[in-house]
Amino acid sequence: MPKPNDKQLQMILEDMVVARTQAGRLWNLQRQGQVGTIAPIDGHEGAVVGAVHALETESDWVLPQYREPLGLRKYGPEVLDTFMLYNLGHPAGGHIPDPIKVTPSQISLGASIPHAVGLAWGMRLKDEDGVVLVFFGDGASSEGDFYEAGNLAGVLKVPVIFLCINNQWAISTPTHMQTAADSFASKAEAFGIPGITVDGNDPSSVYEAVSDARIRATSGKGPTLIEATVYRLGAHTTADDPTRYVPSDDLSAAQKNDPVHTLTKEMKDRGLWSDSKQEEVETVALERIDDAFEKAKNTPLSVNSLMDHCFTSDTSRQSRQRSFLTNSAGELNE
Ligand SMILES: Cc1ncc(C[n+]2csc(CCOP(=O)(O)OP(=O)(O)O)c2C)c(N)n1
Ligand SMILES: [Mg+2]
Repeated sequence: MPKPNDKQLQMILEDMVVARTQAGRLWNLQRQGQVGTIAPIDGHEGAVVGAVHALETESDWVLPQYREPLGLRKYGPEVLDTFMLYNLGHPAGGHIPDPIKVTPSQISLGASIPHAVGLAWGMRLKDEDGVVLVFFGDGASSEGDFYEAGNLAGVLKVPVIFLCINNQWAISTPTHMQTAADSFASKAEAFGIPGITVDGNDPSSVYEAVSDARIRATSGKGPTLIEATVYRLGAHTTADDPTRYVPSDDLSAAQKNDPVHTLTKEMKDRGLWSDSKQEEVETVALERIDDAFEKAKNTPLSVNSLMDHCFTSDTSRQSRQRSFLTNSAGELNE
């Protein structure tokens, strides 16, 4: 399997540090009542960033669940900007502009998995290069959408990579209450596709697994299911109190495997990272998130954005709604 080289590892660590830093800022902004609900990425950085760095941004699609957006920096600043707009209630904020191949966050568990399979099938029918990588959680894997999409993908051999991030929890439901299977990867057997489990705290392992799955997919051999095991280090969302159900011993043990700290230490030991580099990356990350937040805050809510991006042209009902809302826009904004 192809491994990331040192330069790539530095970029991976940089993106992981950016994601962790920005997640902390968003948490504080939510506590100040300035932004909406946030699902922190803490603990998932290695899995998300490692996976994305194995993709080609020009040809490969990423379909996130909701915890990934801060880890998708490789796909460009538009991902963060639109995420901020979306968080502040702009409907069109979910629409990431072309040619960025990232879809909006998906709150409805599992719903993006059939989309991923359809997209990959369409790409193959149109003879387009590239693959589709869909992120979902251990909890989302219990949805019928996962089984239906996985089955169809296996039959059609479409270029899709199913990346299940098993963070041991679905809000307060632990994995032993989620499935009686030995692993989430083992579910691949029923789809007739390979299923592998990798250490999601190690971005190199995830990078290698995704690279391998990508080679398989682009050479017409079909999908792969990858289970990346991590531990959710933060709350489920800003609306959750994990101290009520996460055993403190489990959390302390998981903190010892914190993916950001582990890679930082390893890279420092190898002379590939330093405290000053860390400080510089954190400073830029904070400037960037504050800038995205200010921009989103100062973007007026647009009535049109409610209906743009639904269809190529409005249905007659949408046209009526659009003109009604446009006429009462002043009142709505107040
Ligand atoms: C179809 C559906 N059912 C239930 C929910 C409520 N819900 C939101 S997040 C969540 C847990 C998801 O867990 P997992 O897929 O493991 O992702 P994680 O939050 O752990 O990253 C649940 C049950 C939902 N959003 N959609
Ligand atoms: Mg989970």
